[in-house]
Amino acid sequence: MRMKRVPLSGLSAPARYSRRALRQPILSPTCSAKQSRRNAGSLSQRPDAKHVSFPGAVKSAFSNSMRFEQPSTYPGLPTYRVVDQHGAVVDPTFEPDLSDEQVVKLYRDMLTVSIMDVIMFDAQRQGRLSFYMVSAGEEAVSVATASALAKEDVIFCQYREQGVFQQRGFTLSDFMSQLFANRHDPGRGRNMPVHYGSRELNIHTISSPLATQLPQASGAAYALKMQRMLDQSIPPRVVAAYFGEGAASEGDFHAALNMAATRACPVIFICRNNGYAISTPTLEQYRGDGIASRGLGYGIETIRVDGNDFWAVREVMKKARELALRDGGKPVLIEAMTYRVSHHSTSDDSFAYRARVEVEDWKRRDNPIIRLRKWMESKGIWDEAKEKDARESIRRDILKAFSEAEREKKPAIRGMFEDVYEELTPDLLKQMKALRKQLEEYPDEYDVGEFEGGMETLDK
Ligand SMILES: Cc1ncc(C[n+]2csc(CCOP(=O)(O)OP(=O)(O)O)c2C)c(N)n1
Repeated sequence: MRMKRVPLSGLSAPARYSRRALRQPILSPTCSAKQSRRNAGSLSQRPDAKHVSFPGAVKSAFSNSMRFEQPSTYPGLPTYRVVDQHGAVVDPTFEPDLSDEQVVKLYRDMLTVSIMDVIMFDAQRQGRLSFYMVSAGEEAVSVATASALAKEDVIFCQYREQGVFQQRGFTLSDFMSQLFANRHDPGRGRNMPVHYGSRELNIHTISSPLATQLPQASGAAYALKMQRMLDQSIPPRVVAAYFGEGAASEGDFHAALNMAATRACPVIFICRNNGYAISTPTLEQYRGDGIASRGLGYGIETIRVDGNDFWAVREVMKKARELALRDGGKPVLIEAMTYRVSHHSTSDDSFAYRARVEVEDWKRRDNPIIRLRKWMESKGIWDEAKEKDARESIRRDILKAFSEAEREKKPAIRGMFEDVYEELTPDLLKQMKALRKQLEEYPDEYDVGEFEGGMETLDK
C-alpha cells in the first residue's frame, strides 16, 4: 500500500517542529544541533593522549599488557534488600513512606492476585476457561513497582504482572470479563485469557510474542519526551516495561535497550528474573551475570533488587522513576530476582523439568507476601484475625465477579469482522453472509444464543 506523504507545509507548527526534532540526535531535550556537533568533535584523537578517544570507546586507556578479560574476575552485581526473610529491616536508612492504610491496601493487592490465581487455575482445570497464568511468588515485583508510578505513566506488561493491573485499579470484573471473553471485555473477546489491557489505566494490551513490548516501550518513552519538549505544561511521564529473563534473549530486548540509551528515553525496564523461561532454566539461557550486567553494557543505569522484598522493590522503583526523568530523560534497568513458584501456565507441568523439592524449598524459604506480612506484624498493624478476614472477603469478591462474568453474554458475532477496516469490505460482507448460512443450516452445532444479539448481528 502506498503511503500518502504529507508536505511539511501542510502540518501545524508543533508538528513541523517535531518532525525536525525527530531527525536530530537528542542528548538532552535542550541539546541543539550545534551542541551535538561539539560533542562529536570531542571524540577526536589528541596527540600523545593516554586514552583512546575513538567514538566507540571513549574512556579506554592504552595498555602495553595483553589481557583477555575474564567475566569471572568481576564480582556479581549485588542484590539490594530492605527487609529480610524474617521481616526485619536490614537497610538502616530505610524509612517507610506509606501510611499503615496504604501498606495494607498494597498487601491486599498482593493477596488478591494470589487468591485469584488459585481460583482461576482451578477453573481452567474444570474446563470453565481455556487458559490462565499465575504470578505466584512474583506479586511484590508487580505491585510494588506499580505503586511507585504516577497515574499518567505508560505501562507495557509481558503477561505475569496481574499485580500491576490490580494496583492501578483494574477491577475484579475487568479481570473476569477478559478471562471469560464476555461482552464487557474491551478486547471484544479476541485475545487469549490474561492478555489484559486498559486505556484508562494507561496499560497497553499484552501481546503473546515475547519482548515485542520492549522496543514499543522505548518508542513510547521517546514520544513522551518529544511531547514534553513541545509542551512544557504536560507533566513529566515515564514508561514502565516489564519482561522476564527469558524474553531478554530476544533481539527486541537488545534493540529496545540500545534505542532507549542512545535516544535518552525515560523508560524503566523491569526484568522479573524468576529462574525459568517455561522449561529453560537460567543456566541454559545465559552465561553472564544475569540481565543486570547487560544494562551496563548498553550504558544504562542499572540495579539488581530482591524481588521478594516489597519495600526494596518499591524504593528502587521510586528512585528509578526519579532517574528516568533526570536531565531530560534516560532509561533505567531493574533486575528483580525472584522465583516462579507455579507452573509456567495452565498448559505446563513444571515437574517434568524441575524437582518438586526445589519448589517446596523456595516456598518454605521465601515468599513476598509472607515477608511483607511479617514486617506488618512486627509493626503491630496486622495479625492472624485480620489475615483471615482479608482472605475471606477477597475470596468472596472474586467468586462473585467470577460467576457474574461467566454468566454474561459473549460479544456479538459480528465483531469478528469489524475493526480492521472502517467499513466492512465486500469480501467481509460475503464471508459474514456465508457464516450466517452455516449457522442456520446447523442450529444444533452452534449455540448462537450465548452471543449478544444472536444471529441478527450478522444481518447487513
Ligand atoms: C517470540 C516468542 N518466542 C517464544 C514464545 C513462547 N514462550 C512463551 S512464554 C515463554 C517463556 C518466557 O520466559 P520469561 O521471559 O522468563 O518469562 P516468565 O514466563 O518466566 O515469566 C516462551 C518461550 C513466545 N511467546 N514468543
